[in-house]
Amino acid sequence: MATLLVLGLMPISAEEKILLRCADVHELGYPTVEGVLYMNRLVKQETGGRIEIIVYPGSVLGSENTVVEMVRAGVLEMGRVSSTIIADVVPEYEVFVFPYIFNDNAHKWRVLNGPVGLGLLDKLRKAGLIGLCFQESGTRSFYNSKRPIYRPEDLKGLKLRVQPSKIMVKLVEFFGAYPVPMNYEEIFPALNAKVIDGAENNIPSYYSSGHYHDAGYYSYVRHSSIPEILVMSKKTWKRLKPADQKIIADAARKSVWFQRRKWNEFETHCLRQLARTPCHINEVNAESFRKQAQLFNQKYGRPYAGLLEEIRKAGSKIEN
Ligand code: GTR
Repeated sequence: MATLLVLGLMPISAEEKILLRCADVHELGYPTVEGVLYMNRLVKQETGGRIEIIVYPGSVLGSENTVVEMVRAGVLEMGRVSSTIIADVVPEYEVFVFPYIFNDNAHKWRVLNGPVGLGLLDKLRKAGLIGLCFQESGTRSFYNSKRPIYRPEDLKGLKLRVQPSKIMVKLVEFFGAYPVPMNYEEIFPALNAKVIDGAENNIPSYYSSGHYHDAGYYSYVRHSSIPEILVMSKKTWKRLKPADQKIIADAARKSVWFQRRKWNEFETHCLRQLARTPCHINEVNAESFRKQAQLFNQKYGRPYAGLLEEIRKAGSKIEN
């Protein structure tokens, strides 16, 4: 095998090794990273080590917005980010921020694996991206340093970090809190300096980021179920042979079950660890949040009425 080639601007010759770099904000061991590492094992196996994916974890290559831009520009080959951030370049992804659009996890995966999910992955092409797969990311809830949340009224006055996303800002404002958009890696110091009172995220992020140290109240609002997404640069993609594209696409698809299993295991692990801390985790008055959510969806859902309806319909199908 010849030189080790990081996909840059040079053409690839048949025997050259292809190294695909993938950025993630999470650390090694987190299910998103583990999913991509599993995909790498499959790709290496299929190509006898000719193609390899290397993960840069822990935001070392920058925030998620930066990663998306780098991947679009083709200076970075792959990125694993939240669908919320992808909405910056393909607005339809905002649909996942809308609260309570899935009845349960099976409904969500039916949507992601069905025409809506495949259609959304396809839409990325026009933004210079290839959507390889969705990943599990559970449901997002509020956490803060002041008090447990039971009803939307309890959020009043709390300064809560949100993902840099217009629709997320609107949602958190609608629920009654004061939204502060910032990048993921900025939350820890901001919480520590008491610039913000809390944020919203799933249990694995809450625990693995260490945010629980400074924001000990986690309240299960479960407002949004926003899938993770793995993207490749269209520029990189176009330079690969069709046979290699297929190997990569298949490996990504096959890695999803593994990532979902890792997710469940990791979430259980995080809850066990949190139970050993003084953190207070509570259920909320779900009805009061659902009522607000309905009003929100009525007010802001119009641009996505078609998508929301398709998602709703997939929820009434019986799972086989
Ligand atoms: C996590 C997600 C990250 C990032 C983060 C955030 O759940 O895995 O990709 O988007 O949320 O809130 O910024």
